[in-house]
Amino acid sequence: MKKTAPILLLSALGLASSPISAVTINKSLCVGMTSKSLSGQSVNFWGYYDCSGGMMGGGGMGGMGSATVPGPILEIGTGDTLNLTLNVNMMTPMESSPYQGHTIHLHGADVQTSEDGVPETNGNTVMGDTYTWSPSVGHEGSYPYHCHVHTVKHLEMGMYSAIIVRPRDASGNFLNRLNQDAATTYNYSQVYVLSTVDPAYHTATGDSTVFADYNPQYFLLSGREGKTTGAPALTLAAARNKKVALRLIGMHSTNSTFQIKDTNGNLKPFTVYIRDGRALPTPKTVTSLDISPGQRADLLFTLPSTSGTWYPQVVYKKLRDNAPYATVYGKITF
Ligand SMILES: [Cu+2]
Repeated sequence: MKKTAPILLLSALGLASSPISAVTINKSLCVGMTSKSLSGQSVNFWGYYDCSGGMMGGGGMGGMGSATVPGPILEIGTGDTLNLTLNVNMMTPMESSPYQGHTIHLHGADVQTSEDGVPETNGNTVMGDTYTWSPSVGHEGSYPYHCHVHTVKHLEMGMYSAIIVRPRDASGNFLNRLNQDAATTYNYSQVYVLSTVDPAYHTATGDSTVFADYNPQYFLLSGREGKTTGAPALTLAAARNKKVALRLIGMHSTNSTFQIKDTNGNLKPFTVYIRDGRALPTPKTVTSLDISPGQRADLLFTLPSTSGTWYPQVVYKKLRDNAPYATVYGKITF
């Protein structure tokens, strides 16, 4: 009786128990090639695609499945078990040894070393593996995943995407909240994956000296250029008075600053609840947020009571002196 009391207490507080309806999610990813037209130039990419239904991808026809950049965005619940399988058995190596394979690194996830997809550490094969993760309550938020083989090349080539860890209710349904805190309830959510492209990295291989100097030419949000407010990378049709959650995931290789502006250029405040997969002790309301490579932020804001348009935007900046490279725009109408 005395031994079980602390566990019962933690359960009553909702801190230790897994949701009743936690599920096991089995997902297979394969690696393929694709290309993008960026500012009129064709750039080759590698990327993950969902091949849970076979090597052709989920019901795909004719040839290998089509890779996307970013790869598939996965959603899992706290207490769920994710079995993420990388299937590269049948593919032609994209680089020569020792860079011939691929992994899935679960960046920021609290997993055993054998599950973290870093080939330099024990037990991480580069020719296909299954990575298992069961995120705890309290670990809600946004996590990148990416290949960790010859990372300077393979990450740049497009081998990245995101896993969103969400709270579930007692019936096992996803809650539209950032975590169990009711203050984080939202009506709309969108994932902003930040990334940058140096085309010289896309043609260099092996231990090329090209990899010693990063000169990005293209700047993306969730795989798209959005160089003007008239041609944004991402759009969201929302409604007045509603709450919007944005999940910022830094897969870029530069500095960056996120802001939200209205059509007159006025800054709009937003509240950051989660940084890097952990709730902030006190949510922070700001008008500007720096996101470094690998960092994440899960934030919320309430749209006004009159209709309009807001532009969430990311300024990409040089690592050495923070001089701006480019601004990439999203757009929310309400
Ligand atoms: Cu790779």
